[in-house]
Amino acid sequence: MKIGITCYPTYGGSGAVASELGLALAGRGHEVHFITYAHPFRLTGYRERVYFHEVDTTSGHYPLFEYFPYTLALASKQHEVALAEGLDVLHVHYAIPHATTAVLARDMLRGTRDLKVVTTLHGTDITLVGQESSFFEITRFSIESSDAVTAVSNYLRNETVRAFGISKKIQVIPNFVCQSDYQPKQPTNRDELAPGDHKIIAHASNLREVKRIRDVIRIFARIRRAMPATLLVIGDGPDRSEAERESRELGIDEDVRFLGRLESLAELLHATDLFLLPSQLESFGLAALEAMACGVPVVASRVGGVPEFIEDDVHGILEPPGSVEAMARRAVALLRDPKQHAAMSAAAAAKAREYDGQRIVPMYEALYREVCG
Ligand code: GMT
Repeated sequence: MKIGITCYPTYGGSGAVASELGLALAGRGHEVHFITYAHPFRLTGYRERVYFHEVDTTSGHYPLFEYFPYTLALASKQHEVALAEGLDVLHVHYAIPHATTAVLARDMLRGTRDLKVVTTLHGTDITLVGQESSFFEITRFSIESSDAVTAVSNYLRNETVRAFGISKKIQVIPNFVCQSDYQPKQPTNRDELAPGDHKIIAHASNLREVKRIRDVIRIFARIRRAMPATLLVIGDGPDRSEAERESRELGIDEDVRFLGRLESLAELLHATDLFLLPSQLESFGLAALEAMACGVPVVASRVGGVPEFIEDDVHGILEPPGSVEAMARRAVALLRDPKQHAAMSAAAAAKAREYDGQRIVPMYEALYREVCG
């Protein structure tokens, strides 16, 4: 099949899922066309059957426009690529504005080409941004107008139905990991990351408010008081400077390493003893699944879709958001108990194998076949 994919190309779970999906689909013989304003961050080098079409954001800046109409430029590009490449499906990730522009592009093609729009809901497009009054109706309309809709967890499907009163069927297709990249017990570069006697704790996100990055620092500070440890903060975002300040104020900044944005987490996860994800909300929590695939137990908030793949005390530790003390206390106990740590690590890796791309990607293929009749 010929599949167009639109996603946010910068760092973030939805872009990561969309890119990994595109690569997996190309590996399975499909032709994949990414349509967005920049090269998606996980697409590196040449890959057979993978193409990138950049939305032009440089021309069309007329003085009358105070704001450049990116959504129109995107819809035009989606229409142009669908026509030129003969796309069967346009699969968009994150409803705003991607589902809206895809529906517009599809309707512009009516009578010329039967393009089908598949929308995958990821998280704040439903739980936050989509529910703002200026976006609510257009988000609902775009979801209802898609030919098929998926959500990354049962939680997100239920929340979409509750918040938007959606009548359309929403299929849950969970996020996945590529087991060839994310595997337990790989050689590590531990020595470059932390002193030999340190436990390595990691957190990866786009460092936004919803991630509760200050809780990450506070949990780590308590672990640090109990044992030698280094925290790796992977990613960047608006709350980074606040987190840096917090670690200075708590006197642990020497053991907190802000590594910025990285293309892949696998290498660092192989060296990690514990992964922290104490978010306010996660519709899924892909970074936690990636950590588990590398055999790293996760300390996370019991929110959204997280309990759908982490059973407390089996694959990781779950506590309500904001429970810094409880998360830290249980993290320390786990790190001090090598037997329990090994058991949780093995259980986490086994659980992540249920979310292998080889098992999940065919669900998308089946959906594409279904919508295309
Ligand atoms: O909704 C967002 O915050 C953006 C999105 C992203 O691009 O990072 O994250 C969401 O999608 C991920 C991939 O499906 C999920 O793993 C994240 O849990 C989800 N984020 C939230 O729900 C906060």
